[in-house]
Formats: sequence, C-alpha cells, structure tokens
Amino acid sequence: MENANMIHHFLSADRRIRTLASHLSDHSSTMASDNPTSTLSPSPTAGSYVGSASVFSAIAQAPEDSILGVTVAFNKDPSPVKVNLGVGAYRTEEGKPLVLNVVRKAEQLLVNDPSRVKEYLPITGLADFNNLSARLIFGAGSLAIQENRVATVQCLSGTGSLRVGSEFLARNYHEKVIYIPQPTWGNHPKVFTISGLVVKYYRYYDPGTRGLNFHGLLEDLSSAPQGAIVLLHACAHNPTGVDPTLEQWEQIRQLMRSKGLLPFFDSAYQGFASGSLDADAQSVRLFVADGGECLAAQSYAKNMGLYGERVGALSIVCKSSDVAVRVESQLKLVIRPMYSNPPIHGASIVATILKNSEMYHEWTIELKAMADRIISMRKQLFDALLQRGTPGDWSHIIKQIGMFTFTGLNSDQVTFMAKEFHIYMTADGRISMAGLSSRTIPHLADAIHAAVTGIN
Ligand code: KET
Repeated sequence: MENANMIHHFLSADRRIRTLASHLSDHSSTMASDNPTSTLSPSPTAGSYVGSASVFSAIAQAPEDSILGVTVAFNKDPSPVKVNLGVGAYRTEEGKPLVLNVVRKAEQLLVNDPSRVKEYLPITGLADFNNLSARLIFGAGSLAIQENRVATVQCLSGTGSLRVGSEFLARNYHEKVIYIPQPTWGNHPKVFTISGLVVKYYRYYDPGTRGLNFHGLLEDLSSAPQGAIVLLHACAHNPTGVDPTLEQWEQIRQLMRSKGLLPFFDSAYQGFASGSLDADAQSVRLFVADGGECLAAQSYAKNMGLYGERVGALSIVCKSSDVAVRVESQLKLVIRPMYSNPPIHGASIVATILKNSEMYHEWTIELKAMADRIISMRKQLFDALLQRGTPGDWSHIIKQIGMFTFTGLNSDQVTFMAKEFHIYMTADGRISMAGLSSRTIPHLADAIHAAVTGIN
C-alpha cells in the first residue's frame, strides 16, 4: 500500500471507531437515564474474571475413543514408517484415501446443475435417497417396499441411523432391552445406552476356534425376554470378521421370530464383505421375506467411500402401510430436536449414483475392486507369516470376512508393536486390512512375528 493510501485507510478506520464509540456512549447514557444507578464501568467491588478459576475446572479429562483415539496417537508419531490399522477406512495400494471415480462424476453433475439449491431438506431427508436406499438393502423386488410397509429416513451415516432408531425404540417400543454381540463395535453400547435402551450381551465369538460361538448365541437368544431387541451385524461382523452361514442365519431367524425378538440390523459394510451388494444383504432379506418387522441402519461410509459426508439411512419394516406412516411420524419427532434435518450433499451423491444404471454399474465395479484388494491383503499377510514361521495358526486371517482381522494379539503385544514398529491398531488386536498395502505387509509381518515370539 502507498503511504498516502495507508494514511487514508487508518484515518477512515479511526473515524469508524470513533463513530461507533459515540453510538455506544449515546446508548449507555440513555440506559443510564432510564436507571440512574446503572453504569458501564465495573464496580470496584465486583469480582474480576481475569485470573479466576474456570467454572469447568472440576471437569475430568475424558479418555480417547478406543477406535478414533488410535488415529490421534498415530498422528502424533513422527516415524516415517508408521502405519495406521486402527480405524476402518479404505486406503489404496499407495496408502492414500480413495474417492471413487463414480463419486467424483456424481459430484461434477451436481455442481454443474444450476437448478440445484441449498434449501433445507425435509426432516426425513431426500425422498429419492430414501427410496433407493431401501431398495439397495431389501432388494429391488422386495414385497415390503411394494406394499409401502417400509419407513425410511435419511440419517447421519450408520451411527446416526443407529442413534435415531434406538431413540425411536426407547420412546415407542414396549421392551427396552437390546442384546448386542460379545464382542461388537465399541460404539454400539454407548449409542444404545444414551438413547435410553438397556444393553445386554449375547455370546458370539469363540476365541478358542476363532469362529462363531453358535451354540452360545442360540442359548442366549433363547433366554432373552419375549420381544427383546437384538442387534445383528448384517455382514462382515466388526471386530471379529466372523459371520453366520446362511443356514445359521435361517436358524437365528426361526428362533427370533418364535420368541418375538425384534431384529435391528447394522449394515455398515454392504458390498465390502463379498464384493456383491446382494450377497451381503442376504441376512437382512431373509428376515424381511417372512413378512415380520425389523429395523436396518445403513451406512455409505465404507461402500461408497463417503466417510466424512455422513450419509446413511434408517429403515423400519412394518406389518402394514398405515403402521409405517405412523412410525415415520414418530421418527420425525426424534430427529427434529436432535439435528432438525440431514445434510443434502452426500445424499444427493448417493441418489445420483443409485438412480443411474450406468453409474450404479460403475460403482459395483469400484466396490468389488476395494473388496478384492482387501481379500488379497489377507492372502499376502497370511503368506508373509507362514514364510517367517511365526508360531500359531494364522488361517483365520484368510477365513475372516470384511474390513478387519481379529488377530488374537493381546493388548501388550499391541502396545509393543506401536512402540517398536510404529504400527497402530485397536487394543483388542483388530487390524483394518483396508489400511494395508503390499509395501507395508512385510513390516507388519515382522512386527507380529516379534510380538508373538517376544511378548506373552
Ligand atoms: N456400524 C459398524 C459395525 C461400524 O463398524 C461402524 C464404523 C459404524 C456402524 C458407523 O459408521 P459411520 O461412519 O457412522 O457410518 N466403524 C469404523 C469407524 C468408527 O469406529 O467410527 C471402525 O470400526 O473403525
């Protein structure tokens, strides 16, 4: 800025401040005349805020989240060889986050469409998105959809869908107990408890066989009270990577229906387990096909790579269309005071892709490529441990399904691997296979070998 210009700039700024000050003093003098005792200058006896203790000083430091806290620790590590296998987020062979091509395309279409506006969505979200999401999970030919028995609302990704669904149940359903698998995604008990439900566990995983404890599962669900809610992972169980077979699902269905237990599906990985959207929805469709009721929380975080866009849907399948209408009206009462209505951008991306057959096809190919890369990481890690002669049976690495391997490493071994090898995972020994690449596998195999042979 030239000198003359600068002087002018400061003078006019000075003038503005003086005008503002005179406005303020006019205003305060009016106020003072209204109330002769009031004054703007602090009284000498009034306590000073500067230096006094915070009103929040008694607040305790909360622990980091057991999953997202791993990323916090990872970010603090300056090592160039560090690897984050904590949070379930897909990475490319180069270790980079991936935005799907089809998502980029959909975004271009949206940005270039001048008719698009940023108005509020309805409380229930984008109607197209809701219809297409229900079709994606229940199948295009679903009788429940044709009979208008499904109430679907757009929510804030999988977590928000679980949260809205469970608060709806806490307010409107007679049974407050929800059975969740042992173990399960660490956020489940927190979401359900805060919504007003009472959390109980059913046996799910057998550490001895590293497989399903099917007997324990059936026993625990048999002794659950009539009408209790049961949380089921639709596919790619997190953290174990162990799913029931289709025959086992059928047995679970028969038992649950005979006891009037209410299924609440968490579908965070549709398409990620097998690479097929239909195959990964079979468990849900089995339950819907019998005409009974259920809830399903869907997330597009993983299968469309829309993590930060927070796109998901909650569907409640009802016995009749008039019940579905009333259910939807109650869902609106849950959502409105919570966040009013959901964001428009992510849901528009999903709707654009799902309603265009070419883009939908492109999505399925990109999704399959992600699932296949994860499966190939399983094979490579298994081979690398065999090669090193690492003690133990590691076949569960190739048997488990989905984004994670539940390694069986204990928390001391996990701590050791972070400290000595800069490899980060959750304390229960879960690793995100999607965070691995051919480049990082030898390093991980070395770390596991050292942990297993050195730390008990
Ligand atoms: N359900 C399950 C089973 C699940 O693993 C996740 C996320 C979610 C729901 C919620 O995802 P959302 O982003 O709200 O659509 N799991 C991974 C991320 C996280 O913990 O937030 C994870 O387990 O690493």
